[in-house]
Amino acid sequence: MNSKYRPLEIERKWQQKWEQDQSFLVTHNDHRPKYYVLEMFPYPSGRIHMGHVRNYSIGDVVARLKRMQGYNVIHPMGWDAFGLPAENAAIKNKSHPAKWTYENISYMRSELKKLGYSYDWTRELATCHPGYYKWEQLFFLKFLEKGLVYRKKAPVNWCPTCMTVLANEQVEAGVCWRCDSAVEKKELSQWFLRITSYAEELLECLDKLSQGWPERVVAMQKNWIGKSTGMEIDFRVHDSERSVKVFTTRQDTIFGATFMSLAPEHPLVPELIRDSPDQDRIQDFINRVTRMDQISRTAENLEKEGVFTGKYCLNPVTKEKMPIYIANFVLVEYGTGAVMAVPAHDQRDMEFALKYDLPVKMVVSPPEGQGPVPEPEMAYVEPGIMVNSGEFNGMDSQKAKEAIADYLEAKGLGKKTVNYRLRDWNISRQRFWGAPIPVIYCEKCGPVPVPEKDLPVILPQEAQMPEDGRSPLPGLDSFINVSCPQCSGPARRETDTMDTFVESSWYFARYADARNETEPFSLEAANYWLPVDQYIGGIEHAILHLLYSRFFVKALRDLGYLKIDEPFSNLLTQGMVLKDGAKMSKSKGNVVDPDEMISRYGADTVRLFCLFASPPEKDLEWSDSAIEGSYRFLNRLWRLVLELLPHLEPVGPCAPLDHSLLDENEKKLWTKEHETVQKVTRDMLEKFQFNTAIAGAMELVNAVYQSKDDLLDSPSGKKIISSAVSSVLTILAPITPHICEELWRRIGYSRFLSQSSWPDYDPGALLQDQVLVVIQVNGKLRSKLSVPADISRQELEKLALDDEKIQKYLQGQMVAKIVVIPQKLVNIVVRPQ
Ligand code: ANZ
Ligand code: ZN
Repeated sequence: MNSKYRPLEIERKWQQKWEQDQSFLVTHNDHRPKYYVLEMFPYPSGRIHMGHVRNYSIGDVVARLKRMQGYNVIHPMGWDAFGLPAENAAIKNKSHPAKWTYENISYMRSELKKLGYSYDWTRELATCHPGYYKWEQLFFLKFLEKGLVYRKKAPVNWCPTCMTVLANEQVEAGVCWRCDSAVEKKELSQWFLRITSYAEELLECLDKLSQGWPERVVAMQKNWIGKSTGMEIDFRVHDSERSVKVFTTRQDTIFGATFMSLAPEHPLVPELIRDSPDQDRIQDFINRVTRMDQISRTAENLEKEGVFTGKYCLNPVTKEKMPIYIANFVLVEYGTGAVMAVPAHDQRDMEFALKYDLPVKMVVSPPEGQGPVPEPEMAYVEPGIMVNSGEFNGMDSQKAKEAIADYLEAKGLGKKTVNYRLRDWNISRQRFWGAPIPVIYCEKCGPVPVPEKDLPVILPQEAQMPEDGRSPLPGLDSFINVSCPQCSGPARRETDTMDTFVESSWYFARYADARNETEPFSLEAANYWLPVDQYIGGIEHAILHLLYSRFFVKALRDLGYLKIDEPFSNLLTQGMVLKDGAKMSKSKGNVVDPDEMISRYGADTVRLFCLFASPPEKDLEWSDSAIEGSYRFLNRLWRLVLELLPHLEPVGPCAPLDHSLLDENEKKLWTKEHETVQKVTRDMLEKFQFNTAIAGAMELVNAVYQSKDDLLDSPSGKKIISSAVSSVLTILAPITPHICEELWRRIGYSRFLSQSSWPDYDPGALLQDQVLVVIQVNGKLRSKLSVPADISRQELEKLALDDEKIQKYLQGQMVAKIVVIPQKLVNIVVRPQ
């Protein structure tokens, strides 16, 4: 008899059997309801790390659980395969990024397979494959037709030594990460996706999403979109035909606007300073500020600085002259790049006014007797009563916001507008290892889209990566020289590639129909599978990836490719894997290699550890003793089942029984089994609390250990033991699928456990010892509770007081006395305070 627990043997065996059986392969021609569970796909960096294992183990439990519940579950996996590390590796090894990438994919795939995840591998995709990015290029063309893609000059980070554009993440403290040269700003023509045209819808839909998404992520997205409602107001430049348009959310303070602040990049600046005797000094200031990065320019503790242009504009309501300054904290990309400065009511303007000795004029005063008295040198930013504001004096400032808006609009001085912080998405990357942008530049016709029939524009295989990290594409004649699709004249291909976030914005839709060679996915398959019911991944993607995917779905919907509004109905952001309190990372040298753990303990132990040590959304601290503990538990389960094996029958979990005939010991285990199934079902399905579910299964194992000697003599006892053991295996099957499948078969079941049904507990088993207790407040019936018959007085009192309905009746009253009649009634006597 094969009696020792040998995880690697049984794990390989069941992985092969599932594969032969095609257990996890699904199609959309199916009568069952669908369930789509997805984990964020990995970058093929070379090896799987513990963070991946945790993420995918959570996903796999959900997939297996939903399958057992009768859903047609799609659970796909693929590779986010474009990106810079492949280029660096290729330079180092003098090879092609594709080689490194595909080698990593095949190694990492084998690692995932060893973990027994229930993926439908027939849907695997790699985004660097032309069969994938062909469709992305098609989407680019469709977006272009619809005006959702456009080209515009934009400042980029440019390293003069490497002669390449750098991503923001590649600029560290103003210097190039590769060669330490000072990074310059350079204006280059770039391609943008018009995500801002969906700003309002992206914001609105967050309300619906808040049911299935973590509050924190919803808040971060809201903030990123950053909707502000306000006005654009024109200020005439004194002695000139020009005017400056400002964006403000506080038009109620317009009578207090005493100067004007412009962004250094504001288009009017050169004209304003043209005749200034101070021009050199002003230009120095402008150069210094424009070199600063976005983050420091918006930092709250940035020292407010500026220069006077020498010009004035007129306040449209007070007609007073306002000096025009150039200020370091005004951003050209936001609003109109110009601010009417109201130092009395804006802290940044206040600091600026104090520094340059500019007038401060209070126009909103705190409502009398309420709120704090404004301190000198501190802006008063709360609402209040209008003062120094002409006909609006005495009005509530919130009301004045509306009234002044109407007034300015009526006079043609301004217009109500909405502003978003969200910017269009620059997708141009001057990199090699990305999806080529399907555009051709013709000397005569200008930019011409590549005709659909010529897709994909393939990334050349023969390219050699230059040592300095530049993209080889601009130097590859065979790639760039083409004839114009419109006039057949000489033309050049676009050599920029797309941001890798583009690939991850629609991969979940491609999974629905991953092998389709005639279209990105069929409408039928997409309609059946989408949206993703449960998405699982790291909080680091809370903004960009999730927002871009949401935008793509809306854009593809409007192009007729999809019929959904949102890609991910439910989102779970799992915590990090820590060791010694710090995130596991190569640079910290605190990495635990999953491969090593699998060969020592087996995949089931590693999975069990990841799910047992903490709830999914919390951080997980690596612990050698905890993984040992998981391993010991599986050994104990193994020994128990093998010992009982001669007595066990395949009667199913929660086997039906005539419980009136059970003796006390039998009833006890029977109840324990059903209670456990009830609790675990709730913990796993409603709350994804796999750790407490596992604890429940462990308790049931203990209960079987304790009662087995008493029960094994009678047929009904054997049946109860068999049922309880079957329940343990079923409950644990999503978590530790291999050992459970093996023991299940040994008991004599003929079907795969992974395709069996989730057990239904018998409410009769739970209720047998429960009694209904009436809860009264001052003798009036206010609630009822079902409680264990043997509950103590104190516990019953506590339950009664904690009851939601009862709490409502107790509000603001004092409990004078509590009368308890065990098994029947609780009366809470109260009197008003
Ligand atoms: C006058 C005013 C008075 C303002 C006041 C605030 C308080 P949110 O809510 O973030 O949209 N602003 C406008 N454009 C700017 C730019 N390009 N760079 C820096 N600041 C800019 O903020 C809108 C407010 O931010 C606007 O309202 C404007 O200052 C400033 F008591 O106008 B306010
Ligand atoms: Zn042409």
